[in-house]
Amino acid sequence: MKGIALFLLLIVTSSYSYSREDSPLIIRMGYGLNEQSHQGHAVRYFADEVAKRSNGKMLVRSIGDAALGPDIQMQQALIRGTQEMMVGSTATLVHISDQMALWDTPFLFANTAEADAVLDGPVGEKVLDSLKGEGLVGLVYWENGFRNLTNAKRPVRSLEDFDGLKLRVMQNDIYLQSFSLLGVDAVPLPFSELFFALESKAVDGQENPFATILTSQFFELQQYLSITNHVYSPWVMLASKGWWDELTDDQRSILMDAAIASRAFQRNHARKESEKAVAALKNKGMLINEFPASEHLRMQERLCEVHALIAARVGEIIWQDTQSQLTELRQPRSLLSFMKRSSSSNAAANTQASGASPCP
Ligand code: TK8
Repeated sequence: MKGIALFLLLIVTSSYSYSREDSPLIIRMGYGLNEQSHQGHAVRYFADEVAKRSNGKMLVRSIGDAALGPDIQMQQALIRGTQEMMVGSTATLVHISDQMALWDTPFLFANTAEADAVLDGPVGEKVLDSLKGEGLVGLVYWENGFRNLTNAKRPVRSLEDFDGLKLRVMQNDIYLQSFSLLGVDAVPLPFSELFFALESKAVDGQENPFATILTSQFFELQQYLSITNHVYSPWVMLASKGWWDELTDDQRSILMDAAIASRAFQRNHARKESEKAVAALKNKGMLINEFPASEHLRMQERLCEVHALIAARVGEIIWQDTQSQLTELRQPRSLLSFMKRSSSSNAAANTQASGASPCP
């Protein structure tokens, strides 16, 4: 009897250790947009890269549509260690890191080449590092894109046209404040509630990049699209710090290399989708209007107060480093050489009215 029990125990323990060694490491990666979005495509690209680079030993499960919860809920799951990875807006991270507020600066970047240079340079790195003490690892930035305004009430062509509109904003106090300064009744909501808020007319409008307006079907509920380009919004790829620290060096470098590869793929893909989206939205019946340069300037002047607040929040060093890098990039020769180096950048498709800030 004892012999049989020992025999069974041996079978059980050996098959246990066998399956543990051979079963792949499963990585749940959540995101908020649907699977057809460029966010969905890029997460699947990342998953393929990780599978290839680890010979199938690491498997990323792509879980879109906020099925693991909206951004803030996923961040908490990463911090607790009950979810491994996510990609989401930097704007929903300001309650965790003050430095993240840098990316909420209205009209900070004049084009995507500037965004790439600052996000992938020392300033972007410093902002990512600020998450480490908070239980999160920031791997790389992806592109959400320049944000544009849609609404169901009227075309917005001037600063005055914002007045009294009820707009959903991201859960971020700087967005709340910026839009309030423009006369908007701003309502913070998670992205996963946005379609229903528009459908039930709880809000008149929202702001997001062209490709999201298309893939999230907002054109069904919003007739007017104003090309405001009021802020460049990055996404950031995050990992749970507790989980990350337990990985082997090899596993960490596989993930980091795949993240860098996915960044190039994602930005390129997002920019192509963004260019196509404008025509597609027109075809769907949206009335699209430009926002005149003179109104851009008035909007920027109105928001200078927000610049000062962000500078204080992120700290003088990060703020000044950002401004000096931008000044440097705006020297004609320097930007040209950066754009030549960065093959994925397409500044022309996303150029704003002006790169220079009117704020003191
Ligand atoms: C998707 C969001 C979205 C963002 C927003 O989860 O909330 O408006 O632009 O992309 O991160």
